[in-house]
Amino acid sequence: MSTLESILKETRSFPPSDDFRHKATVSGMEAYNALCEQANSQYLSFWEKLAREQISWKQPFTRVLDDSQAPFFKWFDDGVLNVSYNCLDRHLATQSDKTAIIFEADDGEVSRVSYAELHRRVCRFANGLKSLGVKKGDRVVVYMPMGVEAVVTMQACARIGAIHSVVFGGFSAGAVRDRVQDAGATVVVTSNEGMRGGKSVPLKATVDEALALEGAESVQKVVVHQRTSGQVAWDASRDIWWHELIASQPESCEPEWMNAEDPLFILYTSGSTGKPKGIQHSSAGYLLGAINSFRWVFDFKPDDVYWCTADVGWITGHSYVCYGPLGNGATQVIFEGVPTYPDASRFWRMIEQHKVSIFYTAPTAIRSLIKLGADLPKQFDLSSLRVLGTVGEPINPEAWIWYYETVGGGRCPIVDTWWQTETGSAMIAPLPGAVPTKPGSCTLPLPGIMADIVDESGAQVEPGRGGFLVIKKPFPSLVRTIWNDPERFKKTYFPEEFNGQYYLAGDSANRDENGYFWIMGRIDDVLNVSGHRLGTMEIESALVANPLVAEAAVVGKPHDVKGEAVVAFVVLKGARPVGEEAKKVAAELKNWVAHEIGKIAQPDDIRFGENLPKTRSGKIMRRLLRSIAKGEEITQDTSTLENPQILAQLQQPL
Ligand code: 7RM
Repeated sequence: MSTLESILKETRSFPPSDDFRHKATVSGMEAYNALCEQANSQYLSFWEKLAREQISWKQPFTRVLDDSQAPFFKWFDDGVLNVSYNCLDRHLATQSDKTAIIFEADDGEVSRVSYAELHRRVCRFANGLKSLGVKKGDRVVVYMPMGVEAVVTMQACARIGAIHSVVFGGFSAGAVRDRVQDAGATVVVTSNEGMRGGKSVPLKATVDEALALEGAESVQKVVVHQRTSGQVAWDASRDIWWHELIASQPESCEPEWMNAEDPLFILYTSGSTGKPKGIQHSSAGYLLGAINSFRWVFDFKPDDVYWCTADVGWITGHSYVCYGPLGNGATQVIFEGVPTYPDASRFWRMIEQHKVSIFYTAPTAIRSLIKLGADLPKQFDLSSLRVLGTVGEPINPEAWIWYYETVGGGRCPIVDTWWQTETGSAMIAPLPGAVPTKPGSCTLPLPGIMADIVDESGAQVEPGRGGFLVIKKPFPSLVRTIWNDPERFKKTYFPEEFNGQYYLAGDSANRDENGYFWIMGRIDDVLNVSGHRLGTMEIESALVANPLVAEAAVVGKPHDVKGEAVVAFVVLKGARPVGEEAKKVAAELKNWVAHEIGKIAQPDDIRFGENLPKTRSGKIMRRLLRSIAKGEEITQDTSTLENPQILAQLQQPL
């Protein structure tokens, strides 16, 4: 791939206020630069110091990094620790009564769990799992709604050294079976039902269906938490109620002391091709990434009330619900429901009610809430907020400004955090008391993260030119391997093209003259229009800047003159246009893109839908859009699609 062309221009810059900077843990650019300088000059002692300060070790490590089996790196590998001890026990002496979790159920009911209570619940459930024969190294699949029990289950696994594999509660039976089978799980933990947006989700029934499929024979026990009064089918030889399992279990449980490199969990993530990859994370390195980035990126302070809206089924819910906040002894909100129920002010009402000070959500949620009520936040007292965060995709500058002004009152730094399931923790994000933000940029790497942009020969590209986003040195929270597939791990993430030296993230990006990173899209989303390589996200950003447009996704289709032509799938803020109206709006949008970024990026074809095809985590399924753009039959798997009915709309030419 020759270098990409960057066409996005955004020059606004927002430094932290003096007040914010003065109070921040990393205060001002000099402090940020000093940390980067330490990491650059003394890479291993930089990480060593953090690992000694932030993790409570049963037995301290003597080796920092073992790279003799590269790219299978080992960090702190003769150290001994327990992750759940670090998230719970070590806080008990000083803050056992502090609230760990403020749980708000779908129906609005609120309950609070202190650190002492969470510790008891984790211990009892850990003992329950042990009584079922679960031991160190066994795999436990977790298929639960957002709630205290999901966190208890993950922490209980960590406590006894079992490897959890959380499967998002929106996935189908087939997806559950695939993950059970690949991991060879012996136990599944689920709930009878979940509750989302006033409707029940049949989790146990889906587990039953999954385990009846071929390949799921490894499962011996299914633990069922009773979340609702809904009835479920029961196999008495296999199923056991959570409350019965823990009924006679003691409230303490000696942690299983683990080696730093023992796997903590597997989390499956889809690649561009093939079956999902079981991303395997370590105990100590992963925990350090989660704890330290939480402290830096959110400028966490002990009296903060933190809320991350991500589900525990995704990496964000692992690092920034389960491990980072608890590892830091934070108070956090956990929400069972959806942002639009009972209405689109749910988030704003909850921020007011719980006095949330750090709020972390996804651009897709922000855009949908703008669409459903851009003025709604003004009806609530959001003055408790001090830091806002985003994750999962680039945020377009219009949504950024709205988030900044309308939600944050122009007072709160926005931390746009770029990272991946594979990186385990945030990699590129502003430290909010130091790095000035720019709308749409994830800004600068965290100290110790050697991110860069290179061309296909591995050479650094000049500012403004796009290329491959790589991380040039291993870091503690990086994926260790793909479960059962070390070869795929090597090929995918440490390819020969870069002599196996760089971690290849699979995203394209460019840096501006200040070194700020601008993510352009996944590598396989890159278009080549008449020899110009364009990141799809830049065109999408231009479309979304049009006042009529709520959301847009852009893909390429083969074109015999230009190589590739741009096809845009657009959701308007108003009703989906049809007939002459659709043609008129399409013409207007084509002109708009030509005007905003140049004729080269102008879509040949525009399709309108009421929504875009998305996975349940809100990621646009571009492979489906590529098929539609080419006019192909859809033969791909659509089982992870949230809203299959909109495909028909998008297939209709104007
Ligand atoms: C945390 C998470 C990873 C992919 C990644 C990017 C995209 C994530 C941002 C982003 C632009 C961001 N893990 N991505 N964060 N793109 N700006 N701040 O989402 O494994 O599910 O996805 O998501 O393409 O490679 S993930």
